[in-house]
Order: sequence, then structure tokens, then C-alpha cells
Amino acid sequence: MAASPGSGSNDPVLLVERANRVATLTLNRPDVLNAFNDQLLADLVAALRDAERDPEIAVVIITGAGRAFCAGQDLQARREIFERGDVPHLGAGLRDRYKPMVMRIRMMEKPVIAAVNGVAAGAGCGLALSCDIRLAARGSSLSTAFARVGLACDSGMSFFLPRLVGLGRALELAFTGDAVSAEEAERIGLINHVYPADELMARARELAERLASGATRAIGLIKRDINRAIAVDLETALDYEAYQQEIAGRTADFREGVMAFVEKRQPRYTGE
Ligand code: T3D
Repeated sequence: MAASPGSGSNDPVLLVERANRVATLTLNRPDVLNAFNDQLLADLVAALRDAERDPEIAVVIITGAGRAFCAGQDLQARREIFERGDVPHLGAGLRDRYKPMVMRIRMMEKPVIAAVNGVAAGAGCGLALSCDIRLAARGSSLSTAFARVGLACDSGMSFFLPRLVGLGRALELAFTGDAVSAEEAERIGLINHVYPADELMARARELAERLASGATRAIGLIKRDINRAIAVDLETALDYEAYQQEIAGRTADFREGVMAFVEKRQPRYTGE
């Protein structure tokens, strides 16, 4: 388990574990439900960049220490701004700290799985929605939370929420900030699967290792395809698919997939 030093505490704010081609990133500020401070955001972005560049890593899992996934921006840090009599300038912070987090996750040609082990609120919910697949523990919940503290959307919420649950539900969830239970979130498409809490990490690792042993180059291209397709018109999406499939068709994994099929055996993928 590798770790980077946090600020103001001896505990690392992000734990990084690498095993079986899977990097598990654990947000580690459990006393404040893993709320984001600047150090945690910086460490998370750096760890995502490292995982993206590391050829030994094929899949990333993000989870939280303790009883929460992430309660969003640390509001204590915002209170300090008001107590100093300063005016918050949130736009620059979003561009400099939250946008890189979301972009790293979306642009990385490797699956990123959110293992939502407890409450995910505000930008913590945004983090979960930015991931490719969300698994959740029974008893966990998601809340947009922003409107409850007088904020608009950030961390990709306005982009991902309507795409996952449709416009009507997205607006209701964003207007109210009401918490959605893991079970309800699964029903409306916000969460992929719900598991008993003590099974969550084993299930997340099982899925991650399965993807890591698959045709990882093709999986990376699929992620690019779908990233592109959700934000463009049909014709552009079809052209982009053709471009990407040209690349996939030249991989050793495609050849192996075809040969394994016709030879009636399990494929042995290499990611090449
Ligand atoms: O500012 C910018 O840069 C713009 C970006 C904004 C992005 C955002 O994320 S804005 C939204 C911020 N998040 C929230 O509004 C959620 C705030 N938290 C809550 O509403 C509740 O804590 C939860 C619903 C998440 C969980 O409730 P509960 O009852 O299970 O726990 P709790 O007792 O409220 O929290 C436990 C502790 O965590 C508590 O500390 P204490 O009293 O034990 O010393 C609480 O203050 C602390 N905590 C929870 N969330 C945050 C937090 N501390 C700082 N910031 C938090 N976001």
C-alpha cells in the first residue's frame, strides 16, 4: 500500500494499492466523510495520472475509507473564507482542481470503477458519476447536495446525471439534493449493482480483475467511443466508431479473439 502525505495530519489523505493489474485508490479522510480538501484532490489527480501511465495497471477502483465514499467539497475550508471576510472564487478552483479529476477519469483508456461504500454527496457524487461503472454497498446513498448549500452543479454533475437517469429525474435530484438509496439508485440507473457491504470490495476487485484480463486495448477504445458518442450527433458517432474499429481490427487481441472463437477455446488476451 503506497501513500502520499496529507496536510495538517500524519495520515495520508489518499491510499494507493496496486495488485493484479488493479490500482485501488482509497479516499482517506474518514473523520469528515472523505470530504475533498486541496491535498486530497491533488493526490487523487496525481494517482489517476500515474495509473493511466502505468502499463502494469489496467483498471482503477476508487473507494472511501470508513463509513462514507465522499461528502464532496470540505465545507469547513469554505467557512474559513467567509470568516476571513473574503469572497469565494469557486470558478477557478473548479477549473484547476475538479475538472482535472473528472477529465482524468473520463479520458483514461482504462476502466474506472467507483466502489461506493457509503454516502456520496456533492462533488463526491460527481466523482462517482464520472466513473465508468458504479458498484454500491447496501446502505449507501447518493445526493447531488449542491442546491442544499446554495450551489449550482459541478464535478460533471450537469453532464452525467441527465445522461444516466434522464432529464426529469436529473432535474428533480439536482433541485432537491435528496439522497437516493443504493437500491433506488440501481433501479433508476445511477448505480450498476448493489451488494452487501461486506462483499463490495471483493465484487469490485472481481470485476476489475476480469476486465484487466480482457482485451484491454479494445476496452480502452470502447471507452473512447462511448465518451465521444454521448456528446455528438449520430453521424459523427458512427464515423468515430469506424475510425476506432480500424485501430481495434489491427490489434493482436482481435486476431486472438477471432482465432479463439473459431477454435472453440478461451481467448488469451495480451492488451496488444
Ligand atoms: O467550494 C467549492 O470549491 C465548490 C465545489 C463544491 C463541491 C461540493 O461538493 S458542494 C457540496 C458539499 N457537500 C455537502 O454539502 C454535503 C455535506 N455533508 C452532509 O450533508 C452530511 O454530512 C452527509 C449527508 C454527507 C452525511 O450526514 P451524516 O449525518 O451521516 O454525517 P454528519 O454527522 O453530517 O458528518 C460526519 C462528520 O463529517 C461531521 O463532523 P463532526 O461533527 O463529526 O466533527 C461533519 O461535519 C463532517 N462532514 C461531512 N461532510 C462534510 C464534513 N466536513 C466538511 N465538509 C463536508 N462536506
